[in-house]
Amino acid sequence: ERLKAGKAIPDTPPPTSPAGQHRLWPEIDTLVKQQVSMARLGVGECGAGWQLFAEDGEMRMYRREEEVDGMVVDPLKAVHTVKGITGHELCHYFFKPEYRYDWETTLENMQVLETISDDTLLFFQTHKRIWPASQRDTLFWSHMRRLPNDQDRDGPDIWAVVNNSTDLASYPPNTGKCVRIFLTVCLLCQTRIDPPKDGAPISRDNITCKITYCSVVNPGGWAPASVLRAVYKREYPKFLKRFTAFVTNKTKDKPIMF
Ligand code: 18C
Repeated sequence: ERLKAGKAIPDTPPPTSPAGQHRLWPEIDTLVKQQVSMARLGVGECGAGWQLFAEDGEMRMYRREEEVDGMVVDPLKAVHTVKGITGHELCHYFFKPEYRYDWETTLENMQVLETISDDTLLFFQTHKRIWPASQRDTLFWSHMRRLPNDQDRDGPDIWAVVNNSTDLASYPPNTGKCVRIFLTVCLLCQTRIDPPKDGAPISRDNITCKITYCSVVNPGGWAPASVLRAVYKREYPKFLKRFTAFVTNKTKDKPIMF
């Protein structure tokens, strides 16, 4: 720090995230920005071909049928609105490893391979096997970020978590019993507050969270398209309902985390 007119001023502005020095940082920062701006677009705004494939209450799930080398890699975009929880809470429970077994139904085993920083982790997971296909595993970095709310400067910040596959020499893909899945996932959460008219303190009844969940999953090895589409048609709605119910339940008697 230097002294200017008697005041201490830092030599460099603080980094956006403490993960700034890590080898993966340039990729993480670029991809997070890209994923967040894509997730912020409505299905009508991000290209043609989105079809609604699941609907339940406020939840809507859209997919675009896509194949790469005969493998189904359909991008998914889901939107949901949930009362009583904030975007920070949703991202917190999605990101933190200690809660993952409580809501992630596809999980067999999870390991944190590296703590890059408080908001950036490297995960290795094995998933439940779907007979008769081979078992799958995933190796991905996960980054949680607070974003300024530029539409409403007084409103709560927007929160996001981005998960993206990466590789690590000590965990090469497709060497054991598992086939490696490649994924890019973005969870983006925007909180709205409708303050009580009488000036009473804000309670969980006054908050609503708009959730956008986008994913592209490459199954890594061939699997019949019809089976794959049937699996994600069942598993994605199950995930989003179970995960949001978990957060609602976990936070109901806790102070609101804005
Ligand atoms: O985003 C989610 N979870 C995060 C934290 O775990 C993270 C991980 C995502 C992994 C997604 C891939 C998991 C698929 C595993 C195989 C399927 C097991 C089914 C178990 C049935 C009991 O980002 C939430 C993820 C929600 C996942 C929905 C399922 C997506 C299915 C995609 C198909 C994958 C191909 C599997 C090959 C099987 C072929 C018939």
